[in-house]
Amino acid sequence: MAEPLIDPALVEAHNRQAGEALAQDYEALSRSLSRRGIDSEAILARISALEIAVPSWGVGTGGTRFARFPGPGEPADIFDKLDDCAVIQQLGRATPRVSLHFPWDEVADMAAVRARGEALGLGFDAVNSNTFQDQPGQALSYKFGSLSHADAAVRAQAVAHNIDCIRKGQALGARALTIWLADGSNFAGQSHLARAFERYIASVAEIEAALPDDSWLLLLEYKNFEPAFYATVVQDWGSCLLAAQAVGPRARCLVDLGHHAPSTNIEMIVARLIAAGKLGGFHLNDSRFGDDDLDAGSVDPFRLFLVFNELVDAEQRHAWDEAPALMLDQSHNVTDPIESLMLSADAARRAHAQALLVDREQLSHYQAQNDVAMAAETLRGAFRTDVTPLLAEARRRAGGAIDPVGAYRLSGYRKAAAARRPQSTGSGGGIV
Ligand code: LRH
Ligand code: MN
Repeated sequence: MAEPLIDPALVEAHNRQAGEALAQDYEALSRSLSRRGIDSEAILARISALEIAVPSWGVGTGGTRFARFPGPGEPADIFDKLDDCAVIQQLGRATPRVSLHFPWDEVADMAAVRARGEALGLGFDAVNSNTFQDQPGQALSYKFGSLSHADAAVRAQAVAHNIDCIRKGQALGARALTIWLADGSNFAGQSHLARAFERYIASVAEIEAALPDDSWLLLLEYKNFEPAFYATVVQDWGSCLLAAQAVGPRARCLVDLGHHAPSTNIEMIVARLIAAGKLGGFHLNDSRFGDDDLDAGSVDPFRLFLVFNELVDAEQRHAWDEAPALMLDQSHNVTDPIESLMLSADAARRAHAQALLVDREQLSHYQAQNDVAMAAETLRGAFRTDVTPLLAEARRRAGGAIDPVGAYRLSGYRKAAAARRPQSTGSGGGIV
């Protein structure tokens, strides 16, 4: 039994207060769904099974290159971060695993991290390497790249770091390594575009060869720009797909929603990566301009819905051997990270629930008839459905809070954390 950090009696009292209203709302939604031939209990079972990993780096206040304004009770180390992730899971019941980032979460005794996670009822999802910053005492700099660097010694250093991350992941019971590569150039001519990509693929192949067994995956994350502002070695889904195909079956593509030019049709990319058998996972967030790392569903919830629509459709077509991993990857600069992560996990489940309401038989019929209006309306109708009672009922039945943010604020957890944790100082730059 996981150690609850929020008093369970408080959650029960909170749920008792909100329980009657929820029961009425759930009943009403169930009736309207059954008029559409949809069994709300079946939908509830599906959304209750949808699990989203939380990023360890997301529970600290984020910042931009201009400044970071830390909030009260910032987590000081991985153990504080696990506590905060446990609160998100206790109240939201959608995020049973944490994704760690090395060396940000580096400690000597990884077994102690695993044990603490298990005591809190948390598992560990994909681990993340970091060759986009130089660490104190690091022999060779990543200023001009890492896995694609022109110097073989720098590439070897970066490969060794990634293999070290795999070893730490094994100690945690993780089964995937995410590699996001900042490598790129700021000026035309600065690097050889083809050779840099070849070097990257050769380095990733070395890392792939170090994977412990076939249950492990490499998740290759692409990004259209930043920190490089002329060319990024893995800048788009095409480059990422070419690399994953070149490296082998255990290499898959990771779609960070914020890593595309503003008007990109991301659900189309998702459909293509599924068709190629290379969709490995997501970093969910939202954005308007660049890699804004805003809360998932907070800018364009229809776009998030359209991504989940492709996933539900693919699942129904048995289009993959393994469902893609879902993780949040956000930077919480002005909100309490715990609240943002609970609301973002809810936004992901909301998009999933709405996508499950799409009448795909009817949709295929309208598509076959080129009945454009009704085909589009079939999707929009599902998106317009307020599934809030379904999401709250799923939490209540799983022992969570009907209103996670309400229960969290009632608990005084943040105030108590601020009292026992060292006050964190603000700084310029860096997302954590
Ligand atoms: C790069 C990225 C990557 C992480 C980092 C924290 O923008 O999305 O996934 O390593 O954010
Ligand atoms: Mn990411």
